[in-house]
Amino acid sequence: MPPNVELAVHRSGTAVIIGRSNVGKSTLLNSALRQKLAIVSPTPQTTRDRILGVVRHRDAQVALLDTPGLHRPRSKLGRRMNAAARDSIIGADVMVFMTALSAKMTGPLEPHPGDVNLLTDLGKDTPSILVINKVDLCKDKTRLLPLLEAFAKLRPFAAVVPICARQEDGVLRVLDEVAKLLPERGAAYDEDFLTDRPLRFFASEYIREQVFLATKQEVPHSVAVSIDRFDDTGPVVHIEATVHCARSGQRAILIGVRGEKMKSIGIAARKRIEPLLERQVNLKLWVKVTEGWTESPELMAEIGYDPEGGEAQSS
Ligand SMILES: Nc1nc2c(ncn2[C@@H]2O[C@H](COP(=O)(O)OP(=O)(O)O)[C@@H](O)[C@H]2O)c(=O)[nH]1
Ligand SMILES: [Mg+2]
Repeated sequence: MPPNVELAVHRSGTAVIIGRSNVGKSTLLNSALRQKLAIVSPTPQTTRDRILGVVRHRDAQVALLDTPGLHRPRSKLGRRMNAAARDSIIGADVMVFMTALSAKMTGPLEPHPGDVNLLTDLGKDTPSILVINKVDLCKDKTRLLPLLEAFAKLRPFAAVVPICARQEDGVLRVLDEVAKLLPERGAAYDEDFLTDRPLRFFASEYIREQVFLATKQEVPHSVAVSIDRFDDTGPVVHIEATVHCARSGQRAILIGVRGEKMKSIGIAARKRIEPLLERQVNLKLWVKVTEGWTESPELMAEIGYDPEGGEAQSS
């Protein structure tokens, strides 16, 4: 048991992690929780739904909300993801605005144009901290100073924390700064509460994650996973799921020669699901062409996405 669990909770609240796609928001959540709860991939727009993860940090209980990255939406699904991220600031106590360095950066570092747009777009009422991720990509740390100054002109951040989320470097400082900004009040969640999402949600996420890792860019963006059966009443958890894709060509790629691709996706997903369920899993996967699901609210609802999320703010 970590020693801080015996401390009473004096501060608690929600910190929403906001930022462009691929800056490392889900990696930060996982590092803070010390558990690979959210799915992470090198392909942008991996996260489609908000995920809450609750972590105890000294005398604070921090509810971290991972959000889909904000980007220019190309489909109804994309618009739904943007709206989910923007809505999540409402009601949050702290905003963790996240940006990242990229390997391509040469010359003086300056805020990404997407960050500048986002910061002007997002309400200024919520106290915020700036997290600059992937500092491992910049050897000469003095190059960061002009970047920090430029960001400070865009918004009064309560703190700026350079981190390397993948190596868990600087993550405790992020929690320190967030905790300082949380209201003084008791715990909102039980001590062993980890996430607001049901286990079957993570089962479908971990299958989708393996699809992301096993196929190239265009396929994962057209894929959704629905859970058709989730029976955890016995010693072995039985899960049956359908991987929906948009075209028959994608179906062929996903299945692979003699079904090898789907088989390896299934094995990897099962290995990922078992530790979370703390039980043996029997996983059966099907692949189905559900044409045009990313454009159809009815199909999205059928697969398990809430199409309302994107409609209100589609722009
Ligand atoms: N070099 C480097 N890569 C990172 C770091 N943190 C995350 N990444 C990678 O960035 C990619 C996107 O991360 P993810 O957490 O999915 O980003 P999100 O879209 O903002 O949730 C993944 O390939 C991560 O492994 C870091 O500190 N340094
Ligand atoms: Mg993510």
